[in-house]
Amino acid sequence: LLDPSRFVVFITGATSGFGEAAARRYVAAGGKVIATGRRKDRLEKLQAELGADNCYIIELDVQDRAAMEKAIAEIPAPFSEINIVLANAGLALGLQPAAEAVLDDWETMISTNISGLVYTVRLLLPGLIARGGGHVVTLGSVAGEYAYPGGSVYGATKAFVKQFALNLRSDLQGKNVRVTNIEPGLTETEFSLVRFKGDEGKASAPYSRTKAMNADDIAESIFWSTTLPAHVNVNKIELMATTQAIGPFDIFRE
Ligand code: NDP
Ligand code: 8X3
Repeated sequence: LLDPSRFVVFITGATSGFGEAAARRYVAAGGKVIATGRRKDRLEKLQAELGADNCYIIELDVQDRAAMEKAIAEIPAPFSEINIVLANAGLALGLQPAAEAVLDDWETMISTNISGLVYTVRLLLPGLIARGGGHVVTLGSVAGEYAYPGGSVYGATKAFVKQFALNLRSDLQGKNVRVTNIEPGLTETEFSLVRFKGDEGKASAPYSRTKAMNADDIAESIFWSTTLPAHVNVNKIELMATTQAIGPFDIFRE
């Protein structure tokens, strides 16, 4: 297994959910993290918890390419020796049928889940290669594998993540950079609160009277995939709560 105390992990979306749980997991194993996200107060709290020697924070919107370029260029040593990129920042907005969906929501999902992802990977990949190798972990979703009503653009952005991760593997042949796409199903984080724009009633409904996965479950899978011996690449991990299954095809009848 690889030695986690040598890990320097750049995380997008470390203010909540999977990204925050992963930051804790890597630091608990002796690694260092660069925790990024838009909510500065959350980043400062995380840094106070994990310690400034282990956690460098950057207030960053992944949709802002120029800010990403500047922030990444300014990361000080030893945090600049990044060997794992956790491209996790993302969101769903709305669950309306396509003809009723809000176009601004679609644009935000595309600019965050697709543009933000490709900026992150493209800006950090040359450094990984130059330092002799590393690992890119992306956050796809079961929504990128299966369709569901109202999934429209969110699911399509996650299908992009899946194919981007596979294509990265092709381009990275011989470069010693691994790529893993994590594809979770129902997991209780702030994801639903964001999807339903702060409506706590709607946000809690998906998790009611069932047992969803939690952020630590996903962080553990992320962590595991990066600790495997260097000659092993996990292409993808699809996870569902035991309580979640795939439904039948939906047939309309007169
Ligand atoms: P959370 O809402 O709990 O966390 C999302 C994180 O993304 C936050 O830290 C948020 O930080 C960050 N983020 C969102 N937009 C931006 C932005 N423009 N710039 C920088 N950071 C941003 O959700 P999860 O932890 O559940 O989601 C993490 C990833 O996992 C997402 O890509 C999501 O699509 C995916 N996923 C989630 C599943 C679930 O059921 N929970 C299942 C499958 C996949 P901030 O707002 O501070 O910027
Ligand atoms: C999040 C899981 O099923 O809400 O990607 O789309 S789902």
